[in-house]
Amino acid sequence: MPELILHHYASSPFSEKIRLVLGYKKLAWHSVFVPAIMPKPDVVALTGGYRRTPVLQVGADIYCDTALICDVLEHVQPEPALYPPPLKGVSRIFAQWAESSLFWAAMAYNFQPKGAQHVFGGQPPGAAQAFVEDRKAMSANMVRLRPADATSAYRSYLRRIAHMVDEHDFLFGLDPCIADFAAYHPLWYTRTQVPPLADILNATPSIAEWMDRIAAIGHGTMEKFDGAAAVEVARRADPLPPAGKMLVDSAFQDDHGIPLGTPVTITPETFGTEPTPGVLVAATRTHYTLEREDARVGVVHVHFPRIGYVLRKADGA
Ligand SMILES: N[C@@H](CCC(=O)N[C@@H](CS)C(=O)NCC(=O)O)C(=O)O
Repeated sequence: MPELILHHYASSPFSEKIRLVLGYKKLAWHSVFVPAIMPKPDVVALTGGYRRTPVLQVGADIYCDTALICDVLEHVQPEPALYPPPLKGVSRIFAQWAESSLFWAAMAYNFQPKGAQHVFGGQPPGAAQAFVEDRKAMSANMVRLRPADATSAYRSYLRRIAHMVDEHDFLFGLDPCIADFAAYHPLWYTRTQVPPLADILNATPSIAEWMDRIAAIGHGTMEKFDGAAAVEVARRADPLPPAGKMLVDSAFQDDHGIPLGTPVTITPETFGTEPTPGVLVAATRTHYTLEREDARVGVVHVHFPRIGYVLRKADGA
């Protein structure tokens, strides 16, 4: 079993998704806590630019974005499945909705003044301001919902989810799949991080029961690990050779007219648009891989999903 190192922080919803998937698959993992705002020297040493949370590290291979991390975990431990064959299409499409429309409605609801006051209440002076400025810079190119509109959307989305879990224990049947983990984490944030606003969940009791079932899955077997030690793991390891890859597809798919071996950048489409530079060494139907080298980590491979990311030649073309 490969040594899985998750770079995350406790209050991060997308990290909670991965912690639960690790639990669902009964995996053992190393936990590195990272800062919630910049600077993040160890994370950026590993990724070369990408700063969002979480990131999964396996030796000198760095996997960005929870959609890709779930593909890796499915490969490492196929059972129980995140993408059961009859639900393969619908569960991924549902997850994408949950992590865009639902996630941003929930977060705009969570961070209305009453919620923000609760989140930052116990923190040192300046912490709230630093967080707000960090997230403002990350979302500079996004339209943010106003609290009242977010509340309306969140209420409607919760009713729709309730219609599903009124029917069976999990969204699409008797067992959880990727859709459950993706829809759960924005609601988890409301329930656990902003309890003064959690009464929005009361109108749909079947959601509370579904959430209890997911929470009971747990986080697998976790061991604390240090950020600098993780950087050292990367420095000592070589990126995985093609035969040992955690992402099975390998055929080159060229949608951009960019040959392998080209210096490129990869940038999230929205939210946290720090580019990651490197040499394109794989571009399959599902993901890109960049090779990069620096003094702290040596040679690493940084992997991104295709969906949600912009691939450009390093010269901007
Ligand atoms: N599509 C990304 C979204 C990740 C994301 O937005 N994570 C939030 C934390 S839950 C984040 O990066 N916030 C800023 C940060 O942690 O630096 C994924 O699935 O991993």
